[in-house]
Amino acid sequence: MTTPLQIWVEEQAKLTKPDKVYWCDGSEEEAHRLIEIGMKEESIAGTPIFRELNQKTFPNSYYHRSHPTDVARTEHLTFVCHPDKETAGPNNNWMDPDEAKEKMRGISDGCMRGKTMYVLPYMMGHPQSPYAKACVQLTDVSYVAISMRIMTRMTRDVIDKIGSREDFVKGLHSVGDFDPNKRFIMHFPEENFVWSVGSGYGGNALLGKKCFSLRIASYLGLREGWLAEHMVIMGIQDPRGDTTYITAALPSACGKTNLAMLESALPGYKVWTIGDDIAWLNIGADGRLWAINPETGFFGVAPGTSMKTNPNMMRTLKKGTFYPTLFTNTALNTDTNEPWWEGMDGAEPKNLVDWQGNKWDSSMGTKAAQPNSRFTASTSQCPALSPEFNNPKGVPISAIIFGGKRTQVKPLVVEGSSWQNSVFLGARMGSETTAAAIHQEDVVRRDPMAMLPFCGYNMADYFGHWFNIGKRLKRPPKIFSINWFRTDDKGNYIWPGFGENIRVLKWIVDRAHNKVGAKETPIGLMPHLKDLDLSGLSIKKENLEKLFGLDVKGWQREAEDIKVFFEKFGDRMPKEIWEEFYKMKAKLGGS
Ligand code: GTP
Ligand code: SPV
Ligand code: MN
Repeated sequence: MTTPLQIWVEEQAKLTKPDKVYWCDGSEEEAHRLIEIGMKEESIAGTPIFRELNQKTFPNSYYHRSHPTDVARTEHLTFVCHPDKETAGPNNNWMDPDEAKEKMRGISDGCMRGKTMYVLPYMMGHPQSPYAKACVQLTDVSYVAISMRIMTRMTRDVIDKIGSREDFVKGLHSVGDFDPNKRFIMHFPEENFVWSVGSGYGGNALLGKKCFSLRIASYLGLREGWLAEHMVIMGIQDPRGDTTYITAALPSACGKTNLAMLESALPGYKVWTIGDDIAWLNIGADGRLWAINPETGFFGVAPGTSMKTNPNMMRTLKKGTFYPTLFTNTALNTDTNEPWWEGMDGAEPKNLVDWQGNKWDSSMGTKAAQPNSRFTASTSQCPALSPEFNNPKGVPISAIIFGGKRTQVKPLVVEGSSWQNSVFLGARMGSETTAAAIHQEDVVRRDPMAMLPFCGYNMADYFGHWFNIGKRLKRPPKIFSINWFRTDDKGNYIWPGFGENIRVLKWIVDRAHNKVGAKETPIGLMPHLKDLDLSGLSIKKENLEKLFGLDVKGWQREAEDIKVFFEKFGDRMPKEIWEEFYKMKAKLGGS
């Protein structure tokens, strides 16, 4: 009997016309075979798809170089195609679904000619989790097939699980000829379908990640009563041995991976990693919020990663198991055949080539590693991986953090005073833009809940959904905002960050358990300095004022910017958001 899955695959093959169709089983043997093929295959960047790295120091690691125009997410080419434009909202690019499909059919006709179409059956979430979803992605590049095997649970069992069902999650991906003019990432939320052509880059091509687990899943969550969020999930173990689970949403390249596995600078505290990018949050029978990480891998920013900043990630990258580890667009040390990037430990190696293969040294004034160069590694290799990682139920969440990168105005930590105030606190977040997407960097943009590029529907409805979730929670988590990136008058970061961030997490955990007080301010609750362990840090008084004080003038300007953003949502915006906005504005005073 032919199944809907087989029929769907056949239809896509008819359109894209690959030479071969190959159904992956996710096995180790298969991964090796695909890497072998990739090492012989010429990629469009003029180098093989995979190149073996030093197997002694980076076991089972491979290097990949992407097309030079294809190094980050392309938000301007990403569309959410609901039948009705209003459902997509001002936060998304929209195209009519029929028109979008017509356009994509034109671009995709014969796009896999001469290539193999890989059929990737995978689960997002543990197969025994009631929240897991069965998915199939088609792709024409071994790099994507191998990446998906690291990032998801890919097995043949998924095909049996789908059986004769039609509601599996579908992804059709082709790198095409990498022509930026024929590059589109189209989402069809009503059909659980993502169609992406022209890019091999992570968030554009690994369709289980941002495309499904955030954009499509967030819309599923709206209809089914749960949340799909751009969040870290972690456990914080205190000196008594009790572990408190929290989630944290930060925009792309603003510190999630580092936070998720931080090595505590405070004695007695230990962080347990569950996820570094995506959390699915469901309301449990106990009225608490429970989180699972649908992924099984880290697709993390390489530059800045070192034994000083993120020792657990360095250990993860060098662990070497039967899962391959990939390095994409980093520089290469040609003496040792090791990957290299800015911020790595030790002196600058003598013989380096940059991410495009040109001989490089720092006197040239360019970057050796592409600023958004990344590694792909299995979570199973992380020494801080939580024993709860594979728990199908997930973990109960006691606190939620929203953050961003703000060199000015925003203090180190603020707490929402109620659920309504906290949703507003998440909605008002802004962040300076980074290299994770192609756009102008270092400009402040509003990025509610770090979801601006990932919410698959109108964000006004999204805020409403957060209010509704709050009403259903019997024991809601407390909600906080953080900012590690405030600078001093010379432009240097004031807060030491990384492992020292545990000091702020400790305060957050103490607040979650009602162990310490806080003071009311116009923007929310802020810590009494005596409750924060700042021992051993030497932060100048004027800088402490920047971290823990309230810049009233700055916040008055901030309020104006927030208002302009909120007004885009017109009448659809929940009145509770405006209520909280005007309360804050009145307390801040001024015009
Ligand atoms: P995505 O994978 O794009 O979602 O990014 P992410 O949020 O996981 O960011 P990541 O942890 O990879 O950090 C991005 C950059 O910020 C890296 O270069 C880090 O070194 C830097 N960074 C992370 N945490 C801190 C911190 O506490 N302080 C400072 N100053 N920099 C940090
Ligand atoms: C991000 O940009 O937030 C990432 C990398 O985590 S990507 O997979 O490209 O979305
Ligand atoms: Mn991310």
